[in-house]
Amino acid sequence: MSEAVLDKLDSLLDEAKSKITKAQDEKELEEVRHQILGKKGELTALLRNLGSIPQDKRPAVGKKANEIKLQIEQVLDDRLQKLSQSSLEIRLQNERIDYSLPGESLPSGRLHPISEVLREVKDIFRGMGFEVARGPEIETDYYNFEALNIPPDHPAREMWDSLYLDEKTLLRTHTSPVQIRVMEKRKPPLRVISAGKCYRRDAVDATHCFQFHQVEGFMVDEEVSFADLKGVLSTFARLVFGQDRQVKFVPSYFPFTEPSVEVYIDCFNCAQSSTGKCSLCGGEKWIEVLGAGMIHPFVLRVVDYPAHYSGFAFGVGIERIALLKYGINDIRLFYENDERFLRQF
Ligand code: FA5
Repeated sequence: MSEAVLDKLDSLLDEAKSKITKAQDEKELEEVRHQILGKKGELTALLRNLGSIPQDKRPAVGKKANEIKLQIEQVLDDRLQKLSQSSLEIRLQNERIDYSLPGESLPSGRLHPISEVLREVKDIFRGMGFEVARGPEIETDYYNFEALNIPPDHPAREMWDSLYLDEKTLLRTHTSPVQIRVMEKRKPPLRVISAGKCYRRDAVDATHCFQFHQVEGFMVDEEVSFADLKGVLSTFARLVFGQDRQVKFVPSYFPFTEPSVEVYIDCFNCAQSSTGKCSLCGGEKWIEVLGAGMIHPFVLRVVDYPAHYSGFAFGVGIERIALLKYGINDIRLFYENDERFLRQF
């Protein structure tokens, strides 16, 4: 009887070894463990029958059964270790990150083209030694007009269709009031620019908005001449538009400068117009980008500057610069917030 049990234990060990080796993953191995060592497992059943073996043989059979159990457990543990090692390797292989794949780029915002041009224009003037000042968008009639030699009822007020908040305050129509605000506080020599929004009751068309940006600039010192004005503004035009664009200075009128000029850049759109009348410049072939001139003695007197000082000033329209720089034929495109348009810059 005990011989038969001992044989069975041996063959159980062989079978167990072969089943364990065949198990392909941790789940299958667990099933094998259950089949042999579980509550209803084959070895458990054999051990349960030890009672039927004659008492004198029982210790030898019991010892053998325990050895076999330990061996099976050992083989199970070894196999488990192997399987989990290889499943880790498989996972590492499958889940490997390929660093050479192009990444997913997150959508990122960018500067509005008008902000880009504003920055570029400011940088150019900074490069020529101008410092940057700021002024309010809500302005008094005094700074926007009177101190600039435009008294109430002066016909020149018609040059600026204004948006008044009350009798004495308005949304500034240009950045020129900043000239007065800076000169009131400081003495020459001065080389200052100021950038910001302006507002006018202008009819909106391809080159006009009711809200737009200007960069004002002025220089005051002894012996500043019209040649300085031309030199600074020609350099500016060349740096923004390159050597190939044509620049023209045309005599003009502003109450706060004398003499005054307007600066025009040749229209890029005319060549593309099939009707003969360009929709951008109205057939003029030139687009006005800025007004300028030698600061009027009236203005220098308003800020109490001694008579031996002279200076020039200019006001650049940033949207117009952007139109010409990027070859865009309608200013309204900048403010429609159409991402397909804005993303191109
Ligand atoms: C002025 O505003 C003067 N303050 C400029 C100046 C400053 C002259 C210092 C002399 C000395 P003007 O109204 O021409 O000038 O406007 C200047 C520029 O602003 C124009 O050349 C144009 O580029 C731009 N601009 C004027 N009106 C509009 C508008 N409605 N929409 C877009 N840009 C405009």
